[in-house]
Amino acid sequence: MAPTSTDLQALAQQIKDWGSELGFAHIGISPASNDAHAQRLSEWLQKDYHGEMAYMAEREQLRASPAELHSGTIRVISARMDYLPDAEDIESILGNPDKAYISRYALGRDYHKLIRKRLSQLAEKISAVAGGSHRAFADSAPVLERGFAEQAGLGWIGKNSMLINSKAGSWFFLGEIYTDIPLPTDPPQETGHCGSCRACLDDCPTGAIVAPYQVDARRCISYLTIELKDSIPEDLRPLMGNRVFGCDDCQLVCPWNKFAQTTTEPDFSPRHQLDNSELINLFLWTEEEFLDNTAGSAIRRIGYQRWLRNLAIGIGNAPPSSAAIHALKSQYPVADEMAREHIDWALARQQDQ
Ligand code: B12
Ligand code: SF4
Repeated sequence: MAPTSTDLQALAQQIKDWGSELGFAHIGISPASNDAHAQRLSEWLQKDYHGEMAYMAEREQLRASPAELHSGTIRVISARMDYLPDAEDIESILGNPDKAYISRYALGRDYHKLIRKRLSQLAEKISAVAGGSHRAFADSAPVLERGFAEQAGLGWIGKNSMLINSKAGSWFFLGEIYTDIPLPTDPPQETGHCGSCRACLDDCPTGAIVAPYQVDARRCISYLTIELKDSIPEDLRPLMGNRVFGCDDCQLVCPWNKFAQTTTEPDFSPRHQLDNSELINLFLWTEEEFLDNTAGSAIRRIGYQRWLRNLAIGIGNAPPSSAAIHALKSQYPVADEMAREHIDWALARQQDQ
């Protein structure tokens, strides 16, 4: 017998309660189509803002078409998990050019697996009581995550392109379950709460927010330090300061983040003092130390050479010191051609100042 709308209402509430037990701060449900966001994605791709992230262009159609990715999908269950850890004060690290700034999301355990596992547990609970076909994602497949989350009432997209929640800011991850159960949907939150504020546009170190709601990834420090495999354009290097893995500036200056909540997830706590380390100390890690210290972390996927590349830029932007020059020279033998070019750049900056 087909479920009644009362059954489906009760199931939607049950899913939200289970979500909360599994550590999610907000669960919302939306229809499985989103033409407005698909159109914006298409414009973004046409402008080449995705740079070398070929996967963004290759599977464009799938991103906004859940049923093509998982047959039968008619609803998207979007979930939010807060990640802001209890860590060293951000301003004190960003303001100290000898320290390495690592974005808050990457200080602890990699979120992809953790969130997908929890969402799979949620999907199993749904299956057990209501059957159906479900699939869980957390930045693990072509899914227009912010667009669906906005549609499910988890927040609204700000000028920095982050999904912002009026009660919780933007320091959170998103994940989804695609389902074929016709659950009742949640109303979207009102959008447009940025008003005349343009703090993120003005404060982005590299001018990557080229217009409200539009990030040219090719200039974004997150892309440069994490996604880009090769040499980082020279003109952008001085602007990166000490940001060596990701960047949080457009969230830091966002007034809505005064409402941000710290995470309750112990796995997102900083490991190996990554929230308060000297650039030089991290740069001097051997490859073995890099692999040991980043096991289970999102940092590991950039590999040792890109780690050296990013840290070399940070050191090139730091005040001159013999310790910096010594460190740069001592890692030269283990650096590949691409990382060496950044070490040369950093040495020239250190010796010129
Ligand atoms: C590619 C990608 C990146 C790229 C490109 C960023 C970008 N803005 O697109 C790079 C590597 C630069 C990046 C950086 C970061 N990312 Co990222 N990224 C993604 C990914 C894989 C796809 C995003 C995407 O679809 N981009 C395409 C463009 C078109 O989408 P968009 O920028 O979101 O644009 C939307 C709006 O701006 C809006 N829009 C566009 N034009 C207009 C015009 C008007 C008038 C309006 C109203 C709206 C509007 O529509 C667009 C489509 O929905 C998602 C995961 C996923 N599968 O969705 C994570 C994701 C978006 N990233 C995330 C995070 C945490 C980050 C960083 C904070 C990491 C860091 N600290 O370094 C930074 C933030 C930089 C920023 N300001 O976006 C989170 C965001 C959570 C949240 N609260 O929003 C996600 C959802 C991953 C996750 N599962 O949690 N990221
Ligand atoms: S993450 Fe940093 S570089 Fe990227 S858009 Fe935000 S402020 Fe600019």
